[in-house]
Amino acid sequence: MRFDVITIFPEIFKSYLEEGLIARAQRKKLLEIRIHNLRRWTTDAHRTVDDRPFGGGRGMVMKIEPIYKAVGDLKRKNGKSKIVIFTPRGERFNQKIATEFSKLGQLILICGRYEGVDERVAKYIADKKISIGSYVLMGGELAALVVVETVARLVPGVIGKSELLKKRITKKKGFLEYPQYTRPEIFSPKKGVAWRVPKILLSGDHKKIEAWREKHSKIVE
Ligand code: 6GU
Repeated sequence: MRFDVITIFPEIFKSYLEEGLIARAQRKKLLEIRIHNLRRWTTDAHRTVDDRPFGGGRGMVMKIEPIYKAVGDLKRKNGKSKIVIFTPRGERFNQKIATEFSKLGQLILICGRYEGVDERVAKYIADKKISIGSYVLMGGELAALVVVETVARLVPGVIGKSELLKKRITKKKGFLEYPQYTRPEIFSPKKGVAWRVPKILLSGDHKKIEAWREKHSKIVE
């Protein structure tokens, strides 16, 4: 699966995408994640990506032209692709949307900055407007990373044990997550205090362990 991220801060992404399973998946060609500087699609000497808002008011608004050109250059003609714009006014991102995205061949992610993006980008260019939660960020970059990671781990082979992933997904909604423990069995932060691992997990009784995990699982969303 291919991700094309359009941003005026490409450096934000570099170190994050060079670590861990995301990096491994790129080396294995399971993912291709390209970060593009929006200024590449400007034509003026100042490489302008923003302008003052019609109707007045504070702040600057990102212009439509560079974004339109960027998407035109990046969109693959063959295969399924979707164009996403990040905005706090968008639809709340969740596991269901991530699953839909993971079946695509390409995801184009547009990161807004400043006070906003010319609304015609959302109206005419984007297929989906996404927000990652009820709070306001300074731009779409962190939201893009959240989407890249959430979608990437659903692409077959990205997470080593795909069985593990499958087991945690319920047929209905969301996914299940149970508490995990590792050694030591007893952790003593100070004298007379013992933080213990639940006994059942040490029992070796797989039926009981399964039941305990089921009971302590949580359906997300
Ligand atoms: Cl996608 N963008 C911004 N600027 N703020 C947000 C958001 C996105 N999602 C939640 N808050």
